[in-house]
Amino acid sequence: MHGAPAASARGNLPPLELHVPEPHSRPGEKPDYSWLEIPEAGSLARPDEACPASETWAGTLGMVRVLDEDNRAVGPWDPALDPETLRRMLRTMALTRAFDDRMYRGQRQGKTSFYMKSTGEEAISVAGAFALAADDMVFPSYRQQGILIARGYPLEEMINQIYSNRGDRLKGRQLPIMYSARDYGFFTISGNLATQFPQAVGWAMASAIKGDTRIATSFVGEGSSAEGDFHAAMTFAAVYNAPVVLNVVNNQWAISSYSGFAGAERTTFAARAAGYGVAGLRVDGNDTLAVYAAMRWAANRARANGGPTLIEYFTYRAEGHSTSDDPSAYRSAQEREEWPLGDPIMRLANHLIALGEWSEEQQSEMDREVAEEVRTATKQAERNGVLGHGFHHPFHTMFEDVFEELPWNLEEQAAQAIREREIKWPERVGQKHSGDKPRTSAQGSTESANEDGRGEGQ
Ligand SMILES: Cc1ncc(C[n+]2csc(CCOP(=O)(O)OP(=O)(O)O)c2C)c(N)n1
Ligand SMILES: [Mg+2]
Repeated sequence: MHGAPAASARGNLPPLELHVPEPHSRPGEKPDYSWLEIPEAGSLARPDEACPASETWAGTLGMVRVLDEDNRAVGPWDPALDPETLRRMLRTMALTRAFDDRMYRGQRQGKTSFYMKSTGEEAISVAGAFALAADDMVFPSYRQQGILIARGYPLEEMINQIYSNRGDRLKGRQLPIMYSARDYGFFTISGNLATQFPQAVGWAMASAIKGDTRIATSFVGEGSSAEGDFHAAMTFAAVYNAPVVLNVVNNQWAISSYSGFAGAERTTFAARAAGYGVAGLRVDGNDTLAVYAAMRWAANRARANGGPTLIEYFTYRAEGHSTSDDPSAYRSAQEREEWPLGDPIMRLANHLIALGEWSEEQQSEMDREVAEEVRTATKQAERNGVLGHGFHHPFHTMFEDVFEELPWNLEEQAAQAIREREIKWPERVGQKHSGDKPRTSAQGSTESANEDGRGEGQ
């Protein structure tokens, strides 16, 4: 018989140990960024878009960076965009931030139950959207609101969804911010992390099977890259050379759990590309030009049947995970201020100023304008109600639209739920519910709508 030697035969070997990752700093401590190596802007070579995947692998330990210390665009990755495009990107990023700020306040005022900001990560979604074709299919996570905004989706529709009001196209069935916009190539956001990765690969494979020219792209957080779905997606993408760009947004944190728990201490997220045999890029996620250049490189490659690319965007989640989170409980408050890659909006603005194409006055004016744009959209959406005003979709719609014909068990559940509501709120029985029609700008103010609209209630 053979097998493992008896314990006694192993002599005095040290006991086995596990390593449990610890973040670089905790609340009250001074952040330590000594571990972070930031390559010079312009120092990384730009391989040909049609190169063998293996030619990209050395770069996955480096970083695509274009904007240098003096706010100039340097090196082979400079996408050489015209100032007008740069200003449009800047404005879209500022609009995204203004939208986040207002919706965050709305949550604190009780107008919605939940919100998630993308502060500090605006370049990734906005420059990414600018680099894609308008009809490329996006499978986002919950932090790519910038893509919807860049694609011109109406802010008012986004707010209707966030308020779960009667204008909400999703009829209040999704958690606030989990948008779905088929006509904007924006796949339904799912709360189940990383499911969008294999879905994007499947969509991309279908696009190729149909002989289409559209590619797919998907985004996950670095924490979510520890999910099995990430690896299934990578395998399928590699095996079938699917026309897809797979993005990992490495913002250092997954709620309170730091990136080390997803493997960041061992190698970069981009370096995983080599293990699957696909192209990989690692990008300064706070450098709008670098993000644009990398996404364009990968999109061109995919569209030319060059296959998938895994892109890691190195960035920092400047705010809490969501309105349900308090980051001061688990990370140093100074981390944000001292983050060495700066703020994406300021970096692009400073670049435009350095080019002589922008000024601080124009920046302030733009900030005022985007805040006003968000304010107007918010007021419009509020005519359709906010959380708790009762202007939501009729209760019974909860059971509709999944099956062509409601199965008997759901029919029973619906009847029971409606009966329970009648017992709980007898005064509302027979009242006209408020969810019939969204209000248009021509109809009354929020105040008058509140009075006559209260029907099914909460
Ligand atoms: C399968 C699954 N596991 C856990 C959660 C709970 N959860 C929601 S967000 C989140 C953190 C995700 O972090 P990351 O992927 O880094 O994305 P980020 O929030 O930083 O953008 C967790 C654990 C979930 N929604 N789904
Ligand atoms: Mg994260």
